[in-house]
Amino acid sequence: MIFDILTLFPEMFHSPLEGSILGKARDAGLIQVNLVNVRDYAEGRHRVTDDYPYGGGKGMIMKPEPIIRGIKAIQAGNPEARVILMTPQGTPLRHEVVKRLAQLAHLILVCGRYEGVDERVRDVADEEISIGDYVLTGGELTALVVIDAIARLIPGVLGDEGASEDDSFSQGLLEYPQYTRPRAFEGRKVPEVLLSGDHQAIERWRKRESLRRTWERRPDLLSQAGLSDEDQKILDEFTGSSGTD
Ligand code: 4GY
Repeated sequence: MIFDILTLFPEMFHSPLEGSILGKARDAGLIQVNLVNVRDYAEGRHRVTDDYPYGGGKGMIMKPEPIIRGIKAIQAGNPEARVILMTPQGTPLRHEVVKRLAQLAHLILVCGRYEGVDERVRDVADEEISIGDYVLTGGELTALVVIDAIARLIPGVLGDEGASEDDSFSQGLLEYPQYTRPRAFEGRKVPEVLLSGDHQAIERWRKRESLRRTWERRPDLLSQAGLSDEDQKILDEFTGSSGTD
């Protein structure tokens, strides 16, 4: 998977992309990340990338030409690359979206700054993605979130083949509680079943705790989780529902 990042702050990507997992994925050629400075596509002696908003208002807006020239330069050799604008107005990033994007060969991630980007940049984007209902100072951290979430779904990136397949959202439920040594810490013990060696009992317990956690913290996820009759019975115990309606 190739990521081209259009940004005014390419340095923001250096350390996160050198870190152990993403750094190794890049060394192994599993992902390739190209940092493209929007300023390189700005014109004039000062290479200005922002300007005042028409109609007035506070702050500056990123000019369309440098970003769109940058996108076109990347697309020239890669017409199939998908252009994604990182904005709070985009499609909320969820596991299903990450899975879909992970199937693509080439993404161009556009990182805005200041008060936003000229609306005409939106017209050349294939989609807009939001990582949540809050506003960051720029799209860079968002692009890193997208790269990280996609990379760990690419076979080989987590080392173990299929290592991402049994984590939380691939099941549509929150993760069950996990423990490592010591068996007791400040009087708080590891649940007995996890020490039992009974793999079926452990699986049942984990499923039950996943369901409990999801019910308590994110009931909105349950309708999409594809629950079995067995799962539904367990849930009914928490909800006190008789299950006969
Ligand atoms: N939230 N999800 C987000 C963001 C920063 C001004 C446009 C978000 O995706 N991006 O907060 N981005 C803004 C900063 C320009 C992007």
